[in-house]
Amino acid sequence: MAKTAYLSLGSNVGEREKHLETAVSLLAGPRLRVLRVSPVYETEPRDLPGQGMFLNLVVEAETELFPRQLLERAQAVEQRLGRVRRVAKGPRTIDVDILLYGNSVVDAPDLVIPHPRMHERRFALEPLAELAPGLRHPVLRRTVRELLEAVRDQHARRVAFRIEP
Ligand code: PH2
Ligand code: MG
Ligand code: MG
Repeated sequence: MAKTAYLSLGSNVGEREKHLETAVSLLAGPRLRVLRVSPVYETEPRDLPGQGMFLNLVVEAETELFPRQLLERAQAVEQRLGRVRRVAKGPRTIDVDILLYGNSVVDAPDLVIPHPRMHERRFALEPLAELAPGLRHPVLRRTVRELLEAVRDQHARRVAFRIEP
């Protein structure tokens, strides 16, 4: 059975727009169709300040991949884009995170869905709200719109650049 999944993409190194564009096109493939791509937001770095501004977006995908297969696809895209893990939460050419996978809840050492920090991050919630404002977080039982209200103080600015599915 196909599921609808939401993925958060972020880049703050080099040609950020190009990295996002390449990542979206590489995500699509066997058993994964990109349905919609949110507008792009320029966002202040969270968790680890002092690094460059991010460009962030959210992808809505229809997929027959299981959660762990989806994670593998995401990691393959990161590797194709030459991501090197230097510091946790530090600068990256591309980061691809699974936010939601249908209404599923996964809690394993290597994979947690919904993404454990999505509800505290405007850079994830703002683009997600453009696609699915009424979607309910399967654990917190709040809609994306409601979650977004609580993080409005964080900086995020919509940019003109758009990416097509
Ligand atoms: N990703 C992080 C840590 N901080 N900040 C912004 N604005 N955007 C991100 O994608 C981001 C972050 C860890 O993955
Ligand atoms: Mg991340
Ligand atoms: Mg990640």
